[in-house]
Amino acid sequence: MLLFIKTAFLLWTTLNSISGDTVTQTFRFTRNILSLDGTPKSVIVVNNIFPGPVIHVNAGDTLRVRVLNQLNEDESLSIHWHGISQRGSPWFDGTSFVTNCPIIYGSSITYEFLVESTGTFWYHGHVGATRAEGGYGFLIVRNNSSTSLTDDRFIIISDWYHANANDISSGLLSPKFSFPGNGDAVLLNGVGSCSTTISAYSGRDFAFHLINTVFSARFL
Ligand SMILES: [Cu+2]
Repeated sequence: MLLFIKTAFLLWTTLNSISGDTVTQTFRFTRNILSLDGTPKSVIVVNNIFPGPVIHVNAGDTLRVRVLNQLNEDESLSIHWHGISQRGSPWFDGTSFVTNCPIIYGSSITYEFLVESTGTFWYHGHVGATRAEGGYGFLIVRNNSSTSLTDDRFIIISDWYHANANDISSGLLSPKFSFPGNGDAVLLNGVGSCSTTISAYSGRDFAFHLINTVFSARFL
């Protein structure tokens, strides 16, 4: 049975690779102490930046991302590709304990899947409350023909918690149920103040990509 599934997947990816390119990335997930809203906190960064790198692909491409878990020693990781249909590759959906096991500390998984639809998508951690501590970024999918028609502008709106992710998820899972509330700050592109500037000018078309990474706040 396993052989059949693997063969079917190989056939699927082979057929799709005829029409698109393969875009390859390596993402190293680590932690840094950052003061995003003025309070120091351990933040999940991707290749040392937060928010993580923007991925650009065309519809019909295959995206191949090697994800390395270099977080804390007791911390597992799984990356969900938000909005991607994963037809033919459900085991790369990244929803831990549903479609796949998470990546244990010190190891890696290479996600590989066909990107079918154009649009603004994103990736994020999908173990416990990982997403409340960063580790996310844009996944932009275009038509081949629209590649250079516009300049991109990116806006990520996030709620931000001074509590750590373990405490948040144990509160949510405990019989007493502790809701983390609206968080301690709102971040725009990873900055917790009103000083974030999005620039544009006349004579050019801009594509504004907006994602809401909110973990539990109700005001977004
Ligand atoms: Cu998601």
